[in-house]
Amino acid sequence: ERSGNNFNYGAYHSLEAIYQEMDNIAGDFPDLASRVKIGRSFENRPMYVLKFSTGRDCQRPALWLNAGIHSREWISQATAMWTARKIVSGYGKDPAITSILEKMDIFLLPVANPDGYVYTHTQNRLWRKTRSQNPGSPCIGVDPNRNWNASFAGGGASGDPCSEIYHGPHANSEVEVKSVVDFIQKHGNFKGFIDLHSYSQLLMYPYGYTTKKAPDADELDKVARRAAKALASLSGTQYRVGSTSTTVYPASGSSVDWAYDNGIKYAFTFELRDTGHYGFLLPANQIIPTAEETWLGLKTIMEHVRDH
Ligand code: ING
Ligand code: ZN
Repeated sequence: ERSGNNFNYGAYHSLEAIYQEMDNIAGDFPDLASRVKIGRSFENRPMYVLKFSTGRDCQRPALWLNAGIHSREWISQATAMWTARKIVSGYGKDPAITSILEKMDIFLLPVANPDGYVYTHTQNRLWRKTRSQNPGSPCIGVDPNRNWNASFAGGGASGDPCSEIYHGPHANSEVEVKSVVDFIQKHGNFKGFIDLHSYSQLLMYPYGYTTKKAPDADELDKVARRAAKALASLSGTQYRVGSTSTTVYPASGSSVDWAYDNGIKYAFTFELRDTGHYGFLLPANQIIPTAEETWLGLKTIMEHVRDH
């Protein structure tokens, strides 16, 4: 491992520091991890994913781990980075990580909304949306978790550009969303999609756009309950489990509903710590405890994807 690595996983970081650490991880573990540019943001920042793969020859089934789609949910980006380090440290040592990576590739996008993330550091800590311009409106940004092509502009989204849940002018209008959609479709072999948000301590599966039961709801509910139990086993953090629409609120155009409707059966949303005491402003001393318990939930889901 390279010396002089001083990225503190128990602190929140700038976009620049996160991108540098992604490069360091790829440089330290060249046979396991690579940093892949999947596009650029509205304000022209690169979008980077870490690809974890031990498959030399073939296009393996894959899992997409998405974080930071809402910029103010800082525990999401931080948990993603800790998870990246956990994966590279565990491969070849931890039997679960090793066996998962013998069967499938993991693509981790720690900052799905880079412009928003920079804005939360420089202007407004509670910014949620992208930073795209809305022609004819003084208001900026689209909710990137209402912009996917899954019952787009349906219930639980707004047509008002000034709303926090503005769905945008059309599906995939946000280049940050379109870049992920294009990458996943071109790849063609994703089996899982997990989106990390905060806060509320929930583990949810489709649908958000309807209260109807998804065809695989029984299986997804079982997996999610096992994952929540594993998560709680570390220090007792309790998660509620259910479909998005029946657990939080109806919401159309979400990433996980798009994934599910496009054949990616194992589609889950985590709402990480806490339940509202600190809310989006979760103190940095909770990053590592959150990431460690979340890993137990993620691992449970990944093992299920591996075996199905
Ligand atoms: N919550 C999610 C949101 O986008 C959600 C809830 C999850 C909606 C999955 C749709 C699908 O509103 C937060 N905190 O952003
Ligand atoms: Zn969110």
